[in-house]
Amino acid sequence: MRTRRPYSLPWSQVTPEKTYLSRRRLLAAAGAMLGGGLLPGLGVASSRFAGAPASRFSTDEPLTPLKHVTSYNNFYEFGTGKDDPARNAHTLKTTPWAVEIGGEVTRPATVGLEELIQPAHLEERIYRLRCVEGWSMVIPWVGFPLADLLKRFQPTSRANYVAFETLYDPEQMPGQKRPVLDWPYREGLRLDEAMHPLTLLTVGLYGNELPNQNGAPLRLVVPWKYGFKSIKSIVRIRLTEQRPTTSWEMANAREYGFYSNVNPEVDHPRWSQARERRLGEESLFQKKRPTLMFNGYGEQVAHLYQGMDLRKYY
Ligand SMILES: Nc1nc2c(c(=O)[nH]1)N[C@H]1C(S)=C(S)[C@@H](COP(=O)(O)O)O[C@H]1N2
Ligand SMILES: [Mo]
Repeated sequence: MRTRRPYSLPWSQVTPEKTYLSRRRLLAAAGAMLGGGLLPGLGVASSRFAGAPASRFSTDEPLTPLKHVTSYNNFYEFGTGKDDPARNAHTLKTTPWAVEIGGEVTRPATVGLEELIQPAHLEERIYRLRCVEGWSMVIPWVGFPLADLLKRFQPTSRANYVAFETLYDPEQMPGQKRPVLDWPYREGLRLDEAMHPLTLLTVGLYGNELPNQNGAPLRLVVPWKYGFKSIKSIVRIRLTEQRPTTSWEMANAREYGFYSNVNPEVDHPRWSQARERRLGEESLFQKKRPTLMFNGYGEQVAHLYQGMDLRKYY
């Protein structure tokens, strides 16, 4: 199996010079947000995470406008319509917030969010994220590598996987009153995927705290996998010996596999994965973009799957 693939992004696209340009675009976008009145009374300087340094892992593609990022969402705990989360997620109470870290770790603990976030570790990462339904976005996230957190709690030698859970509280998350999924929402990664430097625990976007509809106060972003792996509003992280079952596998194992790597050559039974629609480009540039293997992160992650049949392990 080849490790260098023609479809992967060259490193030249993730250089610091390029992220500097991204940074400038970000500031312009923040200015536009102010102009649009989306953050009344909040200057860029007072945006909570505006100072987070740019990451060398950022893409330099144009950012998806904030209004699309916050109004076209999948967050079934607040309804299955794309505009439901923006309308309904205000009932989620994100302070105080605690995360339980347990299972195969030397130092299990329940930790308050403020203690979990180490400000010096925060970075701004501009990532593509592609939903299995065929749309994609480019978002300036703020977060820190999941690996930093896992190392803090010291996985044991028996840890092979990481299992994540979203909050379960039907009063705050009214969508959980209906059996749309087997709540709470559950996701999982292999330990090497979880430790990969691209795997980001995310607390903000566009320089500010995550809006509730995007998974406040803490979510995962795994840019080479379909969007549903990027679990929102996390309250539990468990290291496990056995592979955990995910909510989407439980709902429909034929359609959703554990790996769910972005792969234009393996179609979902209901949606082609060959092309994608970039949110915000609907009007003049309606042309769909080709979807890239591993969402364009192949150079960084293909080695994780060497020798695996990606049709079988979808
Ligand atoms: N808890 C939870 N996390 C979730 C989901 C969800 O329904 N519940 N939807 C997933 C799906 S299908 C996608 S595409 C992304 C969407 O993230 P965004 O709304 O911030 O773009 O969140 C993922 N994380
Ligand atoms: Mo999705």
